[in-house]
Amino acid sequence: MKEEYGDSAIQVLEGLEAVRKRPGMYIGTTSERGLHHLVWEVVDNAVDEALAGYCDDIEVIIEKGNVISVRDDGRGMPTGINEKTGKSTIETIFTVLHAGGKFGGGGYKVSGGLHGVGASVVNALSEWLEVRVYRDGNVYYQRFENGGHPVGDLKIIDSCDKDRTGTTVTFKADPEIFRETTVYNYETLATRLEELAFLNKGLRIILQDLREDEKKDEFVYEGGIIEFVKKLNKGKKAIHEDVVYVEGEEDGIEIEVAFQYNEDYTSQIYSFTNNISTHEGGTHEDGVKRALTRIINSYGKNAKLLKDNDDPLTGDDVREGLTMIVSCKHPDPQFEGQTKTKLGNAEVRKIADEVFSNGLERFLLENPEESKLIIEKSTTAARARLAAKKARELTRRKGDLDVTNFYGKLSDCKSKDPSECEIFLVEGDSAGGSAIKGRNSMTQAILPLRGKILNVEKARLDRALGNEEIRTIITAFGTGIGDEFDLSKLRYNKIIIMTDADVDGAHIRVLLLTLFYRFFRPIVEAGHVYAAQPPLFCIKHGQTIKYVLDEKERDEYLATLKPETKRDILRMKGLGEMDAEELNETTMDIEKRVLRQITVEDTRAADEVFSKLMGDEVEPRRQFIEDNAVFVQNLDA
Ligand code: 28F
Repeated sequence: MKEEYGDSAIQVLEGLEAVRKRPGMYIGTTSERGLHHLVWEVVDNAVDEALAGYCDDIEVIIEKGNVISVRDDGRGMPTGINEKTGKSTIETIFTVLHAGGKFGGGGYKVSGGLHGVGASVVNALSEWLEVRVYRDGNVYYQRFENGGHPVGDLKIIDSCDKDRTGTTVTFKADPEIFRETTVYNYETLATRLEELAFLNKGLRIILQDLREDEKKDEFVYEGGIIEFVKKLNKGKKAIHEDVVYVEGEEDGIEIEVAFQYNEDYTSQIYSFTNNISTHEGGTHEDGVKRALTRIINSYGKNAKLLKDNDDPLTGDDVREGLTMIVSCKHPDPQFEGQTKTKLGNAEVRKIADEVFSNGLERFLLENPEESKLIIEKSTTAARARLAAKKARELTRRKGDLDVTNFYGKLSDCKSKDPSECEIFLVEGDSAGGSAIKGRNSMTQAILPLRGKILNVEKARLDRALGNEEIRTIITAFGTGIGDEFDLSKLRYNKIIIMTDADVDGAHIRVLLLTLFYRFFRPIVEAGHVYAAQPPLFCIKHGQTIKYVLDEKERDEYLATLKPETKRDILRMKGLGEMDAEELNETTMDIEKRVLRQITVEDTRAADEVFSKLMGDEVEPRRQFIEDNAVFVQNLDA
């Protein structure tokens, strides 16, 4: 017995040590993302208790000092003693890796990939952690410190209502591990907790922030993923009234699908397995998509809405304007892909296909008007796709010369090695002219943008291709567009947006970011897109002209001048106010300039702003302008 206890104690120490030595192995990173992963581990255990049918309420509290407390009203963790180790089951679950219920059989556990590493990992990475279990009229308690070491055994510290049951886990992430930050982001927590409420209909999840400005949100959705689709379609025009809901189960594998078409040209399809967001898709999503394309085509033909000799509608055609949630519950999910967020179980594809095609067929047959609208939308999409194919011919490079001659706009660089080349998208001809003069012609290409870029927010690809500025950009990039897009053909390592620091410049920048978000997202994701930072101020004193980036640099520079030095400080409005030399010196020269790398988040936010400002719905626009009017400082008169 003794040596056995010894062994398990060593196993415990080695386990916790292993986690602290290489936390990334267990939670991905120790950045802000990894910090929030601790919360997901604990919350997942509470949600598992809900999936098992014993928990209706989960509460997550961010306490002062960024301590997290998660409470559920499930059965309460077992409070017995593990006869093998002589330790409480609770101590075993929190100190032995993978000792939780995760790796037991039965039920749909959140597991696989980074998920389901269990409570012991959270404990190992916490400065301290406390467990309180409410059951049998007692409050059981155990505390762990310094990376998971128990301080004392599980003990009863209080009594409680005899019919109260549940588990509360409170912990403080270890700043020794999470050196970047131990501050939780309320929105990050709220977004994922809301998602969990959508995915588990009827489960109520409360989030509370007790740090500086107190905040509280409550998420409960009796309609589950139907309400998820409604939220995603808010502010968009739906083309059929009700969200369509299909569910089914085969061999213990549950498939749930909710969808609604809107008038947009993009599709928003999100899939989940056991509440894990399968960003990379997988067999559940593939099965549903395959069924959608097949059934829309067969129904369209039978209802004489599609001509027999027409090409069949493609997957892209039938998914245009589609908002859809696919949720799969699987007893033994296999996660694959780069970030372990792709469902790999082969048997799911057929089950998802069968469940969804039965449900979709029934919906289409029972709702002929809606079906007609959906088919019409898909056929319009097909026509636009074919038109785009033709228009795209215009953007194909027939050899380097024609881009310059044919458009006469792109002043290309001499080097043909993409890794050293960069292209400046410059607002206006005057700045374009200065940029061409001031550039390093070996590695810097200049594309002056004369007109306003088309607002592609509400445009299909064929319409975007109808805009000459956009065609020029596509040709200059060399990647092609739409389903021909090939990132490896990108001709520049950096794409630099260079616009005036005024409202027009900001408008052109948002138009470009929306174009990139809609049609060139992989280029943004690969980090090729930047915004130039032209100087905001020009300080003249004596013979000296000094350009500075922003208020901060301005004040720092002014502080270096003798107080009596005479100086008017100019607020730069346009790139055109600088000659070629100055433009190069301040904004283009790779030794001196400051570039801001554009992230997908930037473009998504731009797109969201765009949808609100340029979309059809008035309410979101009014709300946005009202919310943001306070930030407007120097609106041009
Ligand atoms: C705030 C986080 O962790 N809740 C939990 C339970 C309930 C049971 C359980 C958990 C060990 C190996 C079974 C109770 N009664 N919230 C939580 N609630 N774990 S974690 O059992 C884990 C055992 O497998 C539980 C009967 N069966 C299970």
